[in-house]
Amino acid sequence: MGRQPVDFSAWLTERVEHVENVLEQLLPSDTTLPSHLHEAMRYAVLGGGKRVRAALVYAAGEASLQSGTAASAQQIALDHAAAAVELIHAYSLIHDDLPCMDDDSLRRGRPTVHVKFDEATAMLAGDALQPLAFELLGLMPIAPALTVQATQLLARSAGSLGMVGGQAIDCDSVGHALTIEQLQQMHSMKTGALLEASVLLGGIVAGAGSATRKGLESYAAAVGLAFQVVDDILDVTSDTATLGKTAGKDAAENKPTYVSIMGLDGSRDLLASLRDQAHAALLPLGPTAARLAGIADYIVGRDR
Ligand code: GRG
Repeated sequence: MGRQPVDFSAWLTERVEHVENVLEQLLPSDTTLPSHLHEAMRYAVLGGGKRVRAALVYAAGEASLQSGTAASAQQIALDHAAAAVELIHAYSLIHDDLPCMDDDSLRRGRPTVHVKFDEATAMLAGDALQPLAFELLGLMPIAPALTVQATQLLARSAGSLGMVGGQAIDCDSVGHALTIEQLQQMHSMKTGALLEASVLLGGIVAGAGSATRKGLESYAAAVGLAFQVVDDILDVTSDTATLGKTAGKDAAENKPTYVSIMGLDGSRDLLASLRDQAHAALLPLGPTAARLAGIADYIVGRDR
Protein backbone atom coordinates (compact mmCIF):
# COMPACT_ATOMS: atom_id res chain seq x y z
CA MET A 1 0.00 0.00 0.00
CA GLY A 2 2.15 2.91 -1.19
CA ARG A 3 1.21 6.31 -2.53
CA GLN A 4 0.10 5.08 -5.92
CA PRO A 5 -0.82 8.05 -8.09
CA VAL A 6 -4.13 6.41 -8.99
CA ASP A 7 -7.41 8.24 -8.79
CA PHE A 8 -9.71 7.69 -5.86
CA SER A 9 -12.20 5.37 -7.50
CA ALA A 10 -9.41 3.09 -8.82
CA TRP A 11 -7.87 3.07 -5.34
CA LEU A 12 -11.21 2.20 -3.73
CA THR A 13 -11.92 -0.59 -6.21
CA GLU A 14 -8.49 -2.09 -5.58
CA ARG A 15 -8.88 -1.87 -1.77
CA VAL A 16 -12.39 -3.41 -1.87
CA GLU A 17 -11.09 -6.35 -3.93
CA HIS A 18 -8.10 -6.65 -1.63
CA VAL A 19 -10.12 -6.84 1.58
CA GLU A 20 -12.52 -9.27 -0.07
CA ASN A 21 -9.52 -11.60 -0.64
CA VAL A 22 -8.27 -11.05 2.90
CA LEU A 23 -11.68 -11.93 4.35
CA GLU A 24 -11.97 -14.94 2.07
CA GLN A 25 -8.67 -16.25 3.42
CA LEU A 26 -9.19 -15.40 7.09
CA LEU A 27 -12.68 -16.88 7.47
CA PRO A 28 -12.83 -20.59 8.30
CA SER A 29 -13.51 -22.70 5.22
CA ASP A 30 -17.03 -24.02 4.72
CA THR A 31 -15.63 -27.55 4.74
CA THR A 32 -14.36 -27.09 8.31
CA LEU A 33 -16.73 -28.37 11.00
CA PRO A 34 -19.29 -27.14 11.87
CA SER A 35 -19.58 -26.57 8.13
CA HIS A 36 -23.14 -25.23 8.21
CA LEU A 37 -22.12 -22.49 10.63
CA HIS A 38 -19.02 -21.60 8.61
CA GLU A 39 -21.09 -21.52 5.44
CA ALA A 40 -23.46 -19.02 7.07
CA MET A 41 -20.54 -16.88 8.34
CA ARG A 42 -19.00 -16.79 4.86
CA TYR A 43 -22.36 -16.04 3.25
CA ALA A 44 -22.87 -13.09 5.60
CA VAL A 45 -19.42 -11.60 5.14
CA LEU A 46 -18.39 -12.32 1.54
CA GLY A 47 -19.78 -11.21 -1.78
CA GLY A 48 -21.28 -7.85 -1.03
CA GLY A 49 -21.03 -4.70 0.95
CA LYS A 50 -19.40 -1.42 0.08
CA ARG A 51 -16.51 -2.09 2.51
CA VAL A 52 -16.54 1.52 3.67
CA ARG A 53 -15.19 0.56 7.09
CA ALA A 54 -12.26 -1.40 5.63
CA ALA A 55 -11.49 1.49 3.25
CA LEU A 56 -11.42 3.86 6.23
CA VAL A 57 -8.87 1.64 7.99
CA TYR A 58 -6.58 1.60 4.94
CA ALA A 59 -6.99 5.31 4.19
CA ALA A 60 -6.31 6.30 7.80
CA GLY A 61 -3.29 4.01 7.76
CA GLU A 62 -2.01 5.76 4.65
CA ALA A 63 -2.57 9.17 6.27
CA SER A 64 -0.67 8.15 9.40
CA LEU A 65 2.39 6.32 8.10
CA GLN A 66 5.67 7.98 8.96
CA SER A 67 7.56 6.81 5.88
CA GLY A 68 4.66 6.96 3.44
CA THR A 69 4.72 3.26 2.68
CA ALA A 70 3.54 0.48 4.95
CA ALA A 71 6.13 -2.12 5.90
CA SER A 72 4.88 -5.64 5.33
CA ALA A 73 4.09 -6.14 9.04
CA GLN A 74 2.02 -2.96 8.99
CA GLN A 75 0.24 -4.11 5.83
CA ILE A 76 -0.71 -7.38 7.53
CA ALA A 77 -1.87 -5.49 10.61
CA LEU A 78 -3.97 -3.12 8.49
CA ASP A 79 -5.47 -6.15 6.71
CA HIS A 80 -6.39 -7.70 10.05
CA ALA A 81 -7.86 -4.46 11.38
CA ALA A 82 -9.84 -3.90 8.15
CA ALA A 83 -11.15 -7.48 8.26
CA ALA A 84 -12.00 -7.17 11.97
CA VAL A 85 -14.24 -4.12 11.48
CA GLU A 86 -15.98 -5.79 8.52
CA LEU A 87 -16.62 -8.91 10.64
CA ILE A 88 -18.14 -6.87 13.47
CA HIS A 89 -20.23 -4.98 10.91
CA ALA A 90 -21.41 -8.21 9.25
CA TYR A 91 -22.41 -9.67 12.64
CA SER A 92 -24.41 -6.51 13.42
CA LEU A 93 -26.26 -6.76 10.12
CA ILE A 94 -27.13 -10.45 10.68
CA HIS A 95 -28.53 -9.72 14.13
CA ASP A 96 -30.25 -6.51 13.03
CA ASP A 97 -32.14 -8.44 10.33
CA LEU A 98 -33.42 -11.15 12.74
CA PRO A 99 -37.18 -11.39 13.39
CA CYS A 100 -36.67 -10.16 16.97
CA MET A 101 -35.10 -6.94 15.63
CA ASP A 102 -35.85 -5.47 12.18
CA ASP A 103 -37.21 -8.73 10.75
CA ASP A 104 -35.82 -8.12 7.26
CA SER A 105 -35.56 -10.63 4.44
CA LEU A 106 -33.26 -8.71 2.07
CA ARG A 107 -29.67 -7.58 2.65
CA ARG A 108 -26.99 -6.76 0.08
CA GLY A 109 -29.50 -7.77 -2.60
CA ARG A 110 -29.79 -11.32 -1.25
CA PRO A 111 -31.89 -13.20 1.31
CA THR A 112 -30.83 -12.38 4.87
CA VAL A 113 -28.90 -15.05 6.78
CA HIS A 114 -31.85 -16.32 8.85
CA VAL A 115 -33.93 -16.64 5.65
CA LYS A 116 -31.19 -18.43 3.70
CA PHE A 117 -30.24 -20.67 6.67
CA ASP A 118 -32.36 -20.55 9.85
CA GLU A 119 -32.70 -18.29 12.85
CA ALA A 120 -30.47 -20.26 15.22
CA THR A 121 -27.69 -20.51 12.61
CA ALA A 122 -27.95 -16.78 11.89
CA MET A 123 -27.64 -15.95 15.57
CA LEU A 124 -24.65 -18.26 16.00
CA ALA A 125 -22.97 -16.96 12.84
CA GLY A 126 -23.19 -13.43 14.24
CA ASP A 127 -21.96 -14.64 17.61
CA ALA A 128 -18.97 -16.40 16.03
CA LEU A 129 -17.94 -13.43 13.88
CA GLN A 130 -17.35 -11.29 16.96
CA PRO A 131 -14.60 -13.35 18.62
CA LEU A 132 -13.04 -13.97 15.21
CA ALA A 133 -12.66 -10.19 14.81
CA PHE A 134 -10.80 -9.94 18.12
CA GLU A 135 -8.67 -12.97 17.29
CA LEU A 136 -7.54 -11.17 14.12
CA LEU A 137 -6.52 -8.11 16.14
CA GLY A 138 -4.60 -10.39 18.49
CA LEU A 139 -2.65 -11.74 15.51
CA MET A 140 -1.48 -8.31 14.28
CA PRO A 141 2.33 -8.32 14.00
CA ILE A 142 2.77 -4.92 15.66
CA ALA A 143 3.91 -3.65 19.07
CA PRO A 144 1.75 -5.31 21.78
CA ALA A 145 0.86 -1.91 23.25
CA LEU A 146 -0.72 -0.91 19.92
CA THR A 147 -2.64 -4.20 19.75
CA VAL A 148 -4.03 -3.52 23.23
CA GLN A 149 -5.16 -0.03 22.18
CA ALA A 150 -6.75 -1.37 19.00
CA THR A 151 -8.56 -4.15 20.90
CA GLN A 152 -9.88 -1.82 23.55
CA LEU A 153 -11.08 0.62 20.91
CA LEU A 154 -12.92 -1.98 18.84
CA ALA A 155 -14.48 -3.56 21.95
CA ARG A 156 -15.72 -0.22 23.25
CA SER A 157 -17.11 0.90 19.87
CA ALA A 158 -19.01 -2.36 19.38
CA GLY A 159 -20.38 -2.77 22.91
CA SER A 160 -23.09 -1.27 25.10
CA LEU A 161 -21.43 2.17 25.03
CA GLY A 162 -21.27 2.02 21.23
CA MET A 163 -23.03 0.01 18.54
CA VAL A 164 -25.05 -2.40 20.71
CA GLY A 165 -26.07 0.44 23.05
CA GLY A 166 -27.21 2.51 20.04
CA GLN A 167 -29.22 -0.44 18.78
CA ALA A 168 -30.87 -0.76 22.22
CA ILE A 169 -31.84 2.92 22.17
CA ASP A 170 -33.13 2.47 18.60
CA CYS A 171 -35.29 -0.51 19.62
CA ASP A 172 -36.75 1.53 22.50
CA SER A 173 -37.43 4.60 20.35
CA VAL A 174 -39.79 3.13 17.73
CA GLY A 175 -43.01 5.13 17.77
CA HIS A 176 -41.54 7.80 20.08
CA ALA A 177 -40.71 11.37 19.12
CA LEU A 178 -36.98 12.06 19.50
CA THR A 179 -35.27 15.42 19.60
CA ILE A 180 -32.45 15.98 17.10
CA GLU A 181 -29.98 15.66 20.00
CA GLN A 182 -31.42 12.25 21.03
CA LEU A 183 -31.37 11.08 17.41
CA GLN A 184 -27.77 12.18 17.07
CA GLN A 185 -26.78 10.37 20.28
CA MET A 186 -28.45 7.16 19.09
CA HIS A 187 -26.77 7.22 15.68
CA SER A 188 -23.36 8.24 16.98
CA MET A 189 -23.47 5.05 19.04
CA LYS A 190 -25.24 2.68 16.64
CA THR A 191 -23.47 3.53 13.37
CA GLY A 192 -20.93 6.25 14.12
CA ALA A 193 -18.93 4.38 16.76
CA LEU A 194 -17.75 1.58 14.46
CA LEU A 195 -17.07 3.96 11.56
CA GLU A 196 -15.03 6.16 13.89
CA ALA A 197 -13.21 3.14 15.29
CA SER A 198 -12.31 2.11 11.73
CA VAL A 199 -10.54 5.43 11.16
CA LEU A 200 -8.73 5.35 14.50
CA LEU A 201 -7.71 1.71 14.10
CA GLY A 202 -5.95 2.60 10.85
CA GLY A 203 -4.15 5.39 12.70
CA ILE A 204 -3.18 3.20 15.67
CA VAL A 205 -1.85 0.39 13.48
CA ALA A 206 0.20 2.81 11.39
CA GLY A 207 1.65 4.46 14.47
CA ALA A 208 -0.12 7.84 14.24
CA GLY A 209 1.13 10.49 16.67
CA SER A 210 -1.21 12.48 18.88
CA ALA A 211 -1.68 15.40 16.44
CA THR A 212 -2.62 13.02 13.63
CA ARG A 213 -4.96 11.09 15.93
CA LYS A 214 -6.71 14.35 16.86
CA GLY A 215 -7.33 15.14 13.19
CA LEU A 216 -8.53 11.59 12.57
CA GLU A 217 -10.96 11.78 15.50
CA SER A 218 -12.50 14.99 14.29
CA TYR A 219 -12.74 13.67 10.68
CA ALA A 220 -14.26 10.41 11.93
CA ALA A 221 -16.97 12.15 13.98
CA ALA A 222 -18.13 14.13 10.93
CA VAL A 223 -18.00 11.16 8.56
CA GLY A 224 -19.76 8.83 11.04
CA LEU A 225 -22.69 11.21 11.29
CA ALA A 226 -22.73 11.93 7.55
CA PHE A 227 -23.03 8.22 6.83
CA GLN A 228 -26.24 8.00 8.84
CA VAL A 229 -27.75 11.20 7.38
CA VAL A 230 -27.21 9.73 3.89
CA ASP A 231 -28.76 6.45 5.03
CA ASP A 232 -31.89 8.29 6.18
CA ILE A 233 -32.08 10.28 2.93
CA LEU A 234 -31.66 7.15 0.79
CA ASP A 235 -34.38 5.34 2.72
CA VAL A 236 -36.77 8.00 1.35
CA THR A 237 -35.29 8.80 -2.06
CA SER A 238 -34.00 5.44 -3.29
CA ASP A 239 -35.56 2.07 -4.02
CA THR A 240 -35.15 -1.49 -2.80
CA ALA A 241 -33.37 -2.72 -5.95
CA THR A 242 -30.70 0.00 -5.76
CA LEU A 243 -30.19 -0.28 -2.00
CA GLY A 244 -30.18 -4.09 -1.88
CA LYS A 245 -32.27 -3.79 1.30
CA THR A 246 -35.86 -2.77 1.94
CA ALA A 247 -36.36 0.93 1.16
CA GLY A 248 -38.97 3.08 2.93
CA LYS A 249 -38.81 1.06 6.15
CA ASP A 250 -38.14 4.02 8.45
CA ALA A 251 -41.35 5.83 7.52
CA ALA A 252 -43.36 2.58 7.41
CA GLU A 253 -42.25 1.83 10.98
CA ASN A 254 -42.64 5.41 12.11
CA LYS A 255 -38.95 5.55 13.01
CA PRO A 256 -37.44 8.91 13.88
CA THR A 257 -34.85 9.89 11.23
CA TYR A 258 -33.00 13.01 10.13
CA VAL A 259 -35.49 13.36 7.29
CA SER A 260 -38.52 13.03 9.59
CA ILE A 261 -37.10 15.65 11.97
CA MET A 262 -35.28 18.08 9.62
CA GLY A 263 -36.92 17.35 6.27
CA LEU A 264 -35.03 16.45 3.08
CA ASP A 265 -33.60 19.92 2.47
CA GLY A 266 -32.51 20.32 6.09
CA SER A 267 -30.86 16.88 5.99
CA ARG A 268 -29.01 17.76 2.77
CA ASP A 269 -27.79 21.04 4.29
CA LEU A 270 -26.53 19.15 7.34
CA LEU A 271 -24.76 16.71 5.04
CA ALA A 272 -22.96 19.48 3.16
CA SER A 273 -21.73 21.00 6.42
CA LEU A 274 -20.54 17.60 7.70
CA ARG A 275 -18.55 17.10 4.52
CA ASP A 276 -16.93 20.52 5.02
CA GLN A 277 -16.12 19.57 8.63
CA ALA A 278 -14.53 16.30 7.50
CA HIS A 279 -12.35 18.09 4.91
CA ALA A 280 -11.36 20.81 7.40
CA ALA A 281 -10.29 18.18 9.95
CA LEU A 282 -7.90 16.68 7.38
CA LEU A 283 -6.13 19.93 6.47
CA PRO A 284 -3.41 19.59 9.17
CA LEU A 285 -2.64 16.05 7.95
CA GLY A 286 -1.56 17.21 4.50
CA PRO A 287 -1.61 15.33 1.18
CA THR A 288 -1.37 11.85 2.71
CA ALA A 289 -4.97 12.29 3.85
CA ALA A 290 -6.26 12.49 0.26
CA ARG A 291 -7.88 9.03 0.43
CA LEU A 292 -9.77 9.99 3.57
CA ALA A 293 -11.04 13.11 1.81
CA GLY A 294 -12.12 10.92 -1.10
CA ILE A 295 -14.04 8.61 1.25
CA ALA A 296 -15.87 11.58 2.79
CA ASP A 297 -17.00 12.64 -0.69
CA TYR A 298 -17.88 9.05 -1.57
CA ILE A 299 -20.02 8.64 1.57
CA VAL A 300 -21.85 11.91 0.98
CA GLY A 301 -22.42 11.10 -2.72
CA ARG A 302 -23.28 7.40 -2.40
CA ASP A 303 -26.51 6.06 -3.87
CA ARG A 304 -26.68 2.71 -2.04
C1 GRG B 1 -27.89 -5.88 16.18
C2 GRG B 1 -25.94 -5.56 17.75
C3 GRG B 1 -26.75 -5.09 16.63
C4 GRG B 1 -26.40 -3.94 16.07
C5 GRG B 1 -27.01 -3.44 14.85
C6 GRG B 1 -25.36 -1.11 12.68
C7 GRG B 1 -26.57 -1.75 13.19
C8 GRG B 1 -26.59 -2.04 14.63
C9 GRG B 1 -27.61 -2.09 12.41
C10 GRG B 1 -27.68 -1.86 10.98
C11 GRG B 1 -28.99 -1.26 10.66
C12 GRG B 1 -28.84 -0.17 9.70
C13 GRG B 1 -29.39 -0.41 8.36
C14 GRG B 1 -28.23 0.97 10.06
C15 GRG B 1 -28.06 2.07 9.15
C16 GRG B 1 -26.65 2.34 8.81
C17 GRG B 1 -25.94 1.12 8.39
C18 GRG B 1 -25.04 0.54 9.39
C19 GRG B 1 -26.12 0.62 7.18
C20 GRG B 1 -25.46 -0.58 6.68
O1 GRG B 1 -24.09 -0.34 6.47
P1 GRG B 1 -23.47 -0.27 5.03
O2 GRG B 1 -24.32 0.62 4.16
O3 GRG B 1 -23.65 -1.77 4.57
O4 GRG B 1 -22.03 0.09 5.13
P2 GRG B 1 -22.83 -2.63 3.51
O5 GRG B 1 -23.79 -3.69 3.08
O6 GRG B 1 -22.38 -1.76 2.39
O7 GRG B 1 -21.67 -3.20 4.27
